[in-house]
Amino acid sequence: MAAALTENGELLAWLRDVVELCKPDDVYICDGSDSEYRRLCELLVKNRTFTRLNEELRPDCFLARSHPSDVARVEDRTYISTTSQDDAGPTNNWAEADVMKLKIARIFLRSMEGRTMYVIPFSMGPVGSPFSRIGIQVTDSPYVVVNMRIMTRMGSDVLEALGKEGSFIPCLHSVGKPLSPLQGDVPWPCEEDPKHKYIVHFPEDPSIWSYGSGYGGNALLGKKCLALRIASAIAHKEGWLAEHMLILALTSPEGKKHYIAGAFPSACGKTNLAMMKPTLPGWKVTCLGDDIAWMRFGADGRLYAMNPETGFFGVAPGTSYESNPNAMDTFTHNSIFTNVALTDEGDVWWEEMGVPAPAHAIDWQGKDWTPEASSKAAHPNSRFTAPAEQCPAIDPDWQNPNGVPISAILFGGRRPSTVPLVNEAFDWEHGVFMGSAAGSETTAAALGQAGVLRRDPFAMLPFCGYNMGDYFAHWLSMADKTKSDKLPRIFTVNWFRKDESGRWLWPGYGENSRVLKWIFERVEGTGEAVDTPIGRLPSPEAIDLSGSDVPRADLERILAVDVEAWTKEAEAIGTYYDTFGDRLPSALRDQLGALRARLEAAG
Ligand code: OXD
Ligand code: MN
Repeated sequence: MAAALTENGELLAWLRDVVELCKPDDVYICDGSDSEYRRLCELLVKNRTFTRLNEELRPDCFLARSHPSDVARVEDRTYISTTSQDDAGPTNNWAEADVMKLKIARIFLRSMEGRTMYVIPFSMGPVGSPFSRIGIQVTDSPYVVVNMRIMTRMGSDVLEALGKEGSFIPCLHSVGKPLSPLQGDVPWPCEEDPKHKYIVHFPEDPSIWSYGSGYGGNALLGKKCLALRIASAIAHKEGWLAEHMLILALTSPEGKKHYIAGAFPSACGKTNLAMMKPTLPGWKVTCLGDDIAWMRFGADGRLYAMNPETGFFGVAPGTSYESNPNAMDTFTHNSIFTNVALTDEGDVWWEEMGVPAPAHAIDWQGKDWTPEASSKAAHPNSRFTAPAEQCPAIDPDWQNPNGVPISAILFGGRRPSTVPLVNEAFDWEHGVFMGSAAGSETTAAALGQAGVLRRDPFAMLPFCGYNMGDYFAHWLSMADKTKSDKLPRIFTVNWFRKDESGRWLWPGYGENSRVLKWIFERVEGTGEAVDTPIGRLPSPEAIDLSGSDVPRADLERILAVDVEAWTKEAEAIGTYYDTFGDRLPSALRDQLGALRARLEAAG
């Protein structure tokens, strides 16, 4: 089978083992070509996984509906499996590596019977770049193959780059639904019992084993599993950073450009910010990535960021010409939609799409839907998968193998109260403290209750592949790698403040350019800031409100420091820090102590 296509001994041996274990009917090595993509899309239409959308309205686009049990990342079924529990740390589900290896092999036994096993060679980062990583995903899901083709660089040139001796990260995936010869297939095969899904990472190998889910980050293994959980553990050893961050370029009316990276938890607006259309005249945002940044120091001492992906896997509901016109113009063709609604014209629709609800549609579960229905037409975690190169705001350097130099790092989340619109760290160590203490209301991107405040350090809570205490120390250690004036400035931002009646106090979206402008000015050394107990904040005059209808009183409110609320926040951070025991770097405890002292002096 594979012998004609690769002479990589390690890969051949692994594929033989996988075939022996999973017993697929057939094996297919993906070449990554356009014709292969089209063939597989046709197969998915035939299998009823895909519905082709109206060719005139949305050419070469497809809709998939998942099984209702398989709609989001399953954090409670996601494991970091190491020899010692200390290496996974208190924020990860841990399983002892040797025990889990035996268990997971049993689970995969015969898992692909009756199915074709697809072999996907993929590169995270440009093929051949020394900073890229090659993965080989084996999957029994053609839906995964076509999504991986959009999200990664995949195909024969990756096998070529791998050569005879190159090493790769094995990523084994099965939907967990073997077929007997007399059984017909279902449109979305998966393991329907959530307790039998397993998303397992062995950072010591490294390798990934994912069983039972065909959805998003559970199944497109280049994304969260490789480029974040496994890559963060590799980056820890090798001295770089693998982060849950967007990368954007901000260009001023004078033509000066700064690159900004931003960590926000899932479904908190990274895609909207990454390709925003500024409302401030003359300012321009171009996009380099909306989810993942791999960052390392360049020879000039600056931190360079590269997006290892090639597509956007964005949350559909809420995406509109108002919130994200560039995304709307990205998925006009060649895109896949999962769990959105289907209109009678054969187009897609979702809540807050900015167009009136259709009088009738088919909802994400395949049922008739009308605007009177009490249920949503699109699942809150429904997604579009779209090629990055189709984004009108894509930055010319988005595929630069060396990345782009980062001037500012943002940490954000959904915080209805307490956390101001924007706040600059006093220095790198204070910025790391801010990142470690970040929190957000939970969203539909993961199964579980939405709308509950949880600490999500660096937006990496579900994605850090090792002990979070060591991760904090790793971030602190970046300051030793360069001169302090070369380090990016660090800011927290919060677009999500509400008043007592639940009214948004800040309009967000393109209006966030007003905040980016201040950040730009801080980096340039021209922006005004006031030292407060929690960091450096703009005075209300320092935020350019020209042409906006934001009431001045609202701006004042979201730039004020509520000492009482922050005293409680500091207490909550202290309680959270206790969960890390002696793996918490003392510098962060000292930062917390300093914050408390400043608050006390102010209160
Ligand atoms: C994503 C997520 O899909 O964070 O990017 O859930
Ligand atoms: Mn994400």
